[in-house]
Amino acid sequence: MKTQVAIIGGGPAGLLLSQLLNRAGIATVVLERRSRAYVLSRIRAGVLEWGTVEMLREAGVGARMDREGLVHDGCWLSRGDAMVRVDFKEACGRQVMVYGQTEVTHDLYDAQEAIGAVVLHGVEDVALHDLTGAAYVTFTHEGQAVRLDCDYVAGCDGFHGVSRGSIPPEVRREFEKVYPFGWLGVLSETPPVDHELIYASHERGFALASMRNPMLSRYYVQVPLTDRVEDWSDAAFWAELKLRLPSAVAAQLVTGPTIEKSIAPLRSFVSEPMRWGRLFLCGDAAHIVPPTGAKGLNLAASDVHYLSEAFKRAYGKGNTGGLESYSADALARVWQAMRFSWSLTMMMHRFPEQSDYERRMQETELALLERSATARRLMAEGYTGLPF
Ligand code: RFL
Ligand code: PHB
Repeated sequence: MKTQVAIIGGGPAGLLLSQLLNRAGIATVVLERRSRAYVLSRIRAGVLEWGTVEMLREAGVGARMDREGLVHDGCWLSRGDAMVRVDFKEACGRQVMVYGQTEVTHDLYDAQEAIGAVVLHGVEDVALHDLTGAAYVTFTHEGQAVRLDCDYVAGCDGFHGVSRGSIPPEVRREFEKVYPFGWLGVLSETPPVDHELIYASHERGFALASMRNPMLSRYYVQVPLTDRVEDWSDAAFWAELKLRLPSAVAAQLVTGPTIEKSIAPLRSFVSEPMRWGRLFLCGDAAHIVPPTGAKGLNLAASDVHYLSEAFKRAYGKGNTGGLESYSADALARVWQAMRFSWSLTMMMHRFPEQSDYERRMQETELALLERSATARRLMAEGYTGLPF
């Protein structure tokens, strides 16, 4: 097979890149290890920055998001019963869109099908070759060994993919912080407890009240890494969530059976550079943020923004400047989002063996948000996303 850009991974990063490139007349082949149903069963992100919203519209996949997504002007942060609202619109003139990653991916698959883009599922043994020369990718599909020749490879295969490891170790540098806890998340067919998100800090640990639509709620509680999903009955989950939310909010909580329950560990990770020869990394393949700042999917989208623009210039005008500067351009924004996610994670979670001093610092940070419009503006700019 032959194409212009081989895309490894059919998650949001790979599909969005493929969609934008195909619309610009650049040929792609997407290689995805899993089935479409499996990719769509992963419940993940829920909050889109406005830049992501605009990219999805530009990619021709904004119609259902604009109909069904929930535009939010702000969010709540709480500590015990004290609540602080950060009004994004007032603080920095921006908003966010609550629309699930599952829905984004669904819309992208439909759009790719409609324009006849090539997306191969169930692809195994993907290997990248000759990345500083005449690049090609080999894989197995439906029992057949296949060689795909290409101009470039986009590594959009997530944290556990093969692309990042195809960059020689002597070229690569990793930065990592692993947090000593995870998030237990549930989805339930109940009305959300508030019409905005509530990030709750509590002596017992962090909790988050989020949503997908007016009859679908998404809640999380911080748990030790040793906990397993089986340890948490629905009743135990709801009881713990109620304890961590402000009591006035907990009194309003509608509980019900959960339709999904999973535990995700929290990690900050960056691999530099994001480009090696003809290989370009995008999204979770290059970096991971803890979910506290709602940045993972949005960073994948911003990488795709820089890369798709660079490819359009390279193929359209023969100008490869954007490809040359891709790694530096993407990483500058990645590190800003890293800082934001890290600082919100540090402020809101209960750490094992945390000193009284550190707890007071967390309280003081929240108090600063309450008393200072400048602090709220900084938070609002970080949450709604820096411009590309
Ligand atoms: P993905 O989604 O992991 O997709 C990568 C795809 O590559 C495939 N793959 C391979 N294909 C072929 N060959 C191989 N060798 C392959 N290896 C892997 C995989 O099957 C998969 O389909 O990465 P991508 O596209 O970079 O997208 C990143 C986002 O999924 C991720 O950053 C977000 O989900 C993170 N995240 C959140 N981000 C937000 O912006 N806002 C949020 O509110 C938010 N909440 C979350 C989150 C992530 C969570 N978890 C579980 C990690 C909440 C949670 C709980
Ligand atoms: C979600 O709705 O899944 C969600 C929202 C905000 C976050 C993380 C996850 O910060």
